Amino acid sequence: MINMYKMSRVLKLCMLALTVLAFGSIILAACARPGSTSQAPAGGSPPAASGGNSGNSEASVSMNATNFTEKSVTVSKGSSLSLVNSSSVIHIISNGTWENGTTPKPGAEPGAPKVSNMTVATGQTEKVGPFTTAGTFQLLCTVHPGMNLTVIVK
Ligand SMILES: [Cu+2]
Repeated sequence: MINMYKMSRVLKLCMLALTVLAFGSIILAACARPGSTSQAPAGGSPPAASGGNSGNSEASVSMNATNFTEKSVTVSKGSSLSLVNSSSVIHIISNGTWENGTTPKPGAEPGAPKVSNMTVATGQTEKVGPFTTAGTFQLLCTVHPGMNLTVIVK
């Protein structure tokens, strides 16, 4: 009888400890979140964060590990386009497009700013342009099949 009583006390203590641990980690996780979203400030410059290019004439497009985060972007004539590599993978950008997502078709349209194997390293931003001619221009990443960007210049 005494042993049973002791056992149940030990069990209860264990349960209590587990509960405290569980709640503790939930609270920790909840607290850690707001901080972890703002890892960027370490570098110093807080550029157009999420709301991006509202009002600004300079357009920008982000790149994840395998693609541009947008299929197309509109750039005002005479301005440049920022390519933001927010992934941990290098991208190498050139004029051209992946046909059918599998075959790279290099080449710059008339009036396109020349882009030839422009490396955008991890966490870096590189500018393409200025785009001085109105029209539609294609950029591709030579590393990632299907990684195309259409630039519309107005
Ligand atoms: Cu790429």
